[in-house]
Amino acid sequence: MEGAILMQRYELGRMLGKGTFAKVYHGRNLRSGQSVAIKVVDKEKILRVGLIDQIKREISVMRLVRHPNIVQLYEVMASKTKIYFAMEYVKGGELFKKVLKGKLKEDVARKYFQQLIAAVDFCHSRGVYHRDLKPENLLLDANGDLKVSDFGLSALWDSKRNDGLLHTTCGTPAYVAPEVIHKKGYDGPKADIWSCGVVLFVLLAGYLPFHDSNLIEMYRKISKGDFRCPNWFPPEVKKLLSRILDPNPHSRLDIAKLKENSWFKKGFKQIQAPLPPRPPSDCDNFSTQDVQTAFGSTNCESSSKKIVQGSGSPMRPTCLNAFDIISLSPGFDLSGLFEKDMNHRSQARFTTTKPASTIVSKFEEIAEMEKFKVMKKNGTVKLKGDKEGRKGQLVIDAEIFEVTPSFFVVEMSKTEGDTLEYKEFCDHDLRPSLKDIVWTWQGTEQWQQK
Ligand code: ISQ
Repeated sequence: MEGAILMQRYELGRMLGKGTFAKVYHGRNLRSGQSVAIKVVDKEKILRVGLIDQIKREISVMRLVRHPNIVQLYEVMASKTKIYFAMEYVKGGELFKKVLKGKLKEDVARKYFQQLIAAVDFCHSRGVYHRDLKPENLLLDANGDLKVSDFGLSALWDSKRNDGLLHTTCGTPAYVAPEVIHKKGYDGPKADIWSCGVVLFVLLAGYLPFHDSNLIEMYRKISKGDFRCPNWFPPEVKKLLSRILDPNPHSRLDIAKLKENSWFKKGFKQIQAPLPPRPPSDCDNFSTQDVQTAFGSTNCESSSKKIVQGSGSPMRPTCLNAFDIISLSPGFDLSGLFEKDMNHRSQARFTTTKPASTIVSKFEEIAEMEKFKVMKKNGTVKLKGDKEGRKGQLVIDAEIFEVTPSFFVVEMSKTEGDTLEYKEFCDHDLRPSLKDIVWTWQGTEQWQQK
């Protein structure tokens, strides 16, 4: 692989890590020279184990998630047999390599734990759960800040590696909550906080809280929450860990309560590190032909539920990146959701954590204020202007997609009327009025740049 050129965009370098489904390489963006990490996943293997739906959903969320303590997913590309994830490159290596050299000082361990919780909390608020927090997912950047990798892509990994004292997850559930081991229906947030508790213990102790050479005995210890803190642990930490490593998920501490804990709070800043850089937007050297060649068929169903079923328009992206490619791939479809060329199609898109009913009410409120009629014609929320514009009345369609139960994407496009009037309406009326519910907004800035 070393020296190989990927999609005329990245040069592949040395291998950074390896799992059953995926390998991660260092990569260099040929245009910008920026370092990236490229995860290469075998498409066949994913199809075989039936992970597609979960991965499609997770990718769609990860594309939109930006947090200083989460490895950013820049783009996804695909060939006939492989999927390539271009991600933020994190230079400092695995956090646990540091622990292998010796346990960490209390303040240092607290800082990493706070950054881990900040990342986990952020994703939970968007309905994304890691489910597989473990040493190899915790990286350190050049400034010594923690970055969680594979948030939302955890299904791609398994833990078949055994290269050191703390990588004893090889076939063992060292970081996994008891209810996950017992395959009971489990609560994502509570399972993740258990794993964070195990991480905190390891950072401070230099060894695992639940460990036994006999796997059955290890399961028993986890199920009973049977662990002992070394006597050098500060009493507040001992108390905190007993509340996190509680085998009963119902009584286990949740993140809201953890954030009130005085040991945890010391020096805690919500945003602890600068946001990762945005990837260069240079996706214009892809063509529809590349995608057709890679995948052949374009016929498939979207994994994201369209809340308000509309007639929609066939997707024909002109600027293709992985999401388009996946959209056009038989097994990996996100059609209608991402990466349409919003300049040419007069589209804008926003994400929100508010439910569909709130989104619709908001449109109704705006319509009343701005003298638009609201119609739910053909299952699409339509806003029709009262005034005659340069090219007749303005008609805007809004389609709402549920990506996860608490994460929605709303796509708006002009179906009738003058484009300039539409863009002005979007910028001056729609966007400011939606600001209470919008989490991220895409579209109108690009119009301004043109
Ligand atoms: C980013 N940088 C270095 C290594 C990585 C391993 C897995 C995922 C992302 C990464």
